[in-house]
Amino acid sequence: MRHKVLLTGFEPFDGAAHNPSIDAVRTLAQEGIEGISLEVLELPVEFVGAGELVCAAIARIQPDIVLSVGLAAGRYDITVERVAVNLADARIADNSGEQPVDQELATGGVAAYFSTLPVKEIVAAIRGTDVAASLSYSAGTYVCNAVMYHALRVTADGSTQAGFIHVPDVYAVDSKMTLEDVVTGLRAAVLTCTGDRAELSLEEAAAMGREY
Ligand code: PCA
Repeated sequence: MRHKVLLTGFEPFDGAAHNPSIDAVRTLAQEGIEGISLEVLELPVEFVGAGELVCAAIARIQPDIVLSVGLAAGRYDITVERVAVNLADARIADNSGEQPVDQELATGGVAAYFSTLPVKEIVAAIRGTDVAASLSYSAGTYVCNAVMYHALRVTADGSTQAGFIHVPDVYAVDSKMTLEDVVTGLRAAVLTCTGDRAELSLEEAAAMGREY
């Protein structure tokens, strides 16, 4: 069966001219992956707009897998997110001017959802391509976490696997990673979700977390 994967990335925010997340998913989709149909959706950096758009795209496209990607400027490796929380707590206003503080994303919704992607196997697969990666236990409380939470909320029936990956700012002057590295890492992530996964030893599985 041909897998259908929805890849999302974000427009720029916080005064930046580019956002590597959308550039990376576009490049990956252009290059293509054999046997997998890749649909790209660019999301606005808006709590309400991005949540609505990703949910509508999931309903319309009915993908097997949703892999959302966003920028985490302070991180220097690719981080695979394990959990999304029901909290909007913004340090800066989003691109629509909204700055929710201490608010629930879904009123009365569950406190958190775990990624339904094979997160540790993804980290191992990305590392296997010589691109630095680790597991993250917090997607933050800004728009990325909101998109991950909503995608998991609407796929909680198990019909679709969903999750989120943060990428470093490859455009920063001190970046240790290139856009090509990120694309390589994301390709490994998609292949891990759709294909055979390496069995991890207990030692490997225990050494996945971010150390900073
Ligand atoms: N990163 C932000 C929102 C958009 C993006 O690329 C975040 O981590 O929430």
